[in-house]
Amino acid sequence: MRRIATEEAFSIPEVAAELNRISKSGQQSLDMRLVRDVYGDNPPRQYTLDGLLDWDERIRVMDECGVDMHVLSLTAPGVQMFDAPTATALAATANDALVVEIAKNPTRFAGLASFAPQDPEGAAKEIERAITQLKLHGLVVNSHTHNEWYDQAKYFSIFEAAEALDAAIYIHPRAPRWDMAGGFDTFGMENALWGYGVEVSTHCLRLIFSGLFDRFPKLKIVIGHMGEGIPFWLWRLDYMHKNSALKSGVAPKLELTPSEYFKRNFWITTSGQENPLALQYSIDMLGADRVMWAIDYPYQPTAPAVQFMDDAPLDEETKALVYGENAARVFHLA
Ligand code: VNL
Ligand code: MN
Repeated sequence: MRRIATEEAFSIPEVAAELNRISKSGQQSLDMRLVRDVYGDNPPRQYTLDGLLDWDERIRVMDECGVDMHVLSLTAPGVQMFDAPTATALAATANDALVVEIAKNPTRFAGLASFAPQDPEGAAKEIERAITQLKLHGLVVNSHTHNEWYDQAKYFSIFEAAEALDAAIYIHPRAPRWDMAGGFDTFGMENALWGYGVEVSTHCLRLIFSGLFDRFPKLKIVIGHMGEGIPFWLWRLDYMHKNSALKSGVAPKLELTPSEYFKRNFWITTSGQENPLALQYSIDMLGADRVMWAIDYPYQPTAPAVQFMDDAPLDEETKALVYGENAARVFHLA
């Protein structure tokens, strides 16, 4: 059974240096604590940065734990805290660097391309280059960019390119946009503890409710953390969309129900959510072909993520799908 992990983070020195600059800026963002802790001067989480940059250690851990492949993505917040020209240039730099690492270990690594939503036309060009020329396997974006979600028409060029190239977009978390900050700015709630999931789930629901998937019916979206809570909400989303939002006329009429879009256009991964009951529920709710294994390296340890799947009470066929076959199909892996 192939073990393909699908939300595995890396960085490059050029992006880390730019995030070091951001760490000393006055940018108003709930991601600043993470940026200071990982990329600031003498950061308390130097070990996280080391894990993101060290390719030999990554392979060593994969070998030690029997992980066949990492599907790599430039770690959050990616290039999304930078100005448009810097972000566009560094997305290309990161994609080129990713291709070099994949070429060194083509059976162990695959990669998702970064792009800069700050410049949607430039992003569409980089998406095209990354998929057709660099042969990367999909796309990654870390939720909002400068506090905007992508249900606005100015971002359609990104989805148009992704759909045309059959490139799945992994919407990875970052901390909630600044106009949501109030509820998340204490107790460490802004990031992986809670805010990440609220930011991504809210963003995805906006994409659904806006009608994006009527415009782009073949678009493939991947989200982590067992679906960021959405699978548990599907019944209520359908009920309230129909009986409240549509009735009062505040939401556009859609071709499908919210849960039908979620089951048609979304795949979820198990990153950082090693709960066998949640896994079983997600498979029952969405289908065995919709759930993919992930570790969330280097933020989560590899051995327990492997143990979680090895121990999962699934039949062999289902386990093979979740452990690797779904990822191979969604990300076009050899
Ligand atoms: C963390 C966890 C950060 C998972 C991540 O991306 C992530 C964290 C910045 O615990 O800080 O994907
Ligand atoms: Mn992650």
